[in-house]
Amino acid sequence: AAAGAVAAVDLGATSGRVIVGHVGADTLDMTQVARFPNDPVRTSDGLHWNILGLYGAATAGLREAFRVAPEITSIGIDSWAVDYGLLRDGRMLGDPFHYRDERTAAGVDAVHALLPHSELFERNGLQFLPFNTLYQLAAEPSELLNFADTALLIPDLLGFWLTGVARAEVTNASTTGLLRALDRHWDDALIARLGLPRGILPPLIAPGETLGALLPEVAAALGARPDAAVTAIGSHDTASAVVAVPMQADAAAYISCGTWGLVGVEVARPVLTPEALAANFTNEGGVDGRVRLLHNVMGLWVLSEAVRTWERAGHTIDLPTLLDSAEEVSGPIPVFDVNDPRFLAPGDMPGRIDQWFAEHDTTPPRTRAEYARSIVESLAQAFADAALEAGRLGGVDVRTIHIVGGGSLNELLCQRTADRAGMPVLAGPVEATALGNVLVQARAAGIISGSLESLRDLVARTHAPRRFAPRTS
Ligand code: LFR
Repeated sequence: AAAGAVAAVDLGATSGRVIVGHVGADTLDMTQVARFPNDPVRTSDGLHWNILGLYGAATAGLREAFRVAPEITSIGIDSWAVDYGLLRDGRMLGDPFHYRDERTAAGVDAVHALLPHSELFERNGLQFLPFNTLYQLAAEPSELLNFADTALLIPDLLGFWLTGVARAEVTNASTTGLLRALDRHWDDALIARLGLPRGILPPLIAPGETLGALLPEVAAALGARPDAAVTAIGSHDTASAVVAVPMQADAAAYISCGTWGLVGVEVARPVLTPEALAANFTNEGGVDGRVRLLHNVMGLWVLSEAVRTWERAGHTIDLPTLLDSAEEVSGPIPVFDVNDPRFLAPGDMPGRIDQWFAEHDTTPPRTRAEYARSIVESLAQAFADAALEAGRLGGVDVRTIHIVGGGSLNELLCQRTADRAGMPVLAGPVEATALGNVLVQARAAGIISGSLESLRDLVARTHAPRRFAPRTS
């Protein structure tokens, strides 16, 4: 049977990795050849990604990938969504902003003065998130936007540096708010109405298509074969993660749980109903034209930002120990709304949790273990609610909830989500995003073939999930 190797670059909000995937009809092996931190940088104008540092680390990782597997001819790149770099004549104009930067509020006001969220939703199908690309673009100085000739989302920017080809991969482009939900083309009328320059948006490319061969000097620097190319994959990390959920899509909900918890179902067509609008659900573009009907739940960010707050205060925190002690907490555990927008920005998380409880006349946690438990219970509740809601909105009879990504290693979170939803949770694979990236490349290269169902079947056979049965108490 055919077998082959591909390289995946997967950039998350807190770390990036380069993985070599070995794929065959019954094999799906991953070797991590590089892992590096992703530390955003705050300058006087706001919070930025260190994009050059990330590109440097990714290319160093790719060099290592070609060293260990010189036969690789395909590279796929995914990252978080919505953020972009502006270029003119191939030169980047300033460092990309982080979606948690506060400047987007002005963009929200500017856009909503022209079009209310409900009207945007009818066209782009997106949930309201203050950092959706259209709000970020609306917050840019117009001189800068008019000076730029190209806007590239983060994976597209890295792909451009590797190949010289500027494209917008469609799953990630769906998170800009500037694509039509129904046919996934740039919404020229909307772009004009918002006064944004249409010319900066590059032609679209779909997962499975070849972005381009590596530039000769890049191939030489990476030690790559001269025919090595970048392949478009679901470059929105969540799109790649959903590819690798070992689920039966007509009977399951998924939670891609890392910094965010992306909770939803997969459907064939966008759900643009008043109910979906009211529940603030999103219709993001999936691989093979599927639709990711999901909701952004605040995710492990709440926990990691609480840990960071305690560390800044001089405490040394070991996460597994903290979670063990969280599990031991007994008595009533207060639950808060993790989706409250006050939790979005970096900063004092326990303080904001206290504030939420004070406003809701509830006694806040006291110890760090109690905070951790309260966070996990609150996440589990939000996960259970959103999974059931996704099923109702999408007409999917949800009987199982899959959790993939880093959160699938958090046993307390998996168990409590199962308990609160009253149905089994299947946890894993932890590296779903990289797996989805690898699988779509392997299919494009002809190493494997078939629908998403057969790709998921391969994941299920090679990365069996762990089952958490719901407990009643
Ligand atoms: C997850 C993710 C979410 C997106 C958020 C911001 O990593 O891509 O899907 O809403 O990051 O881009």
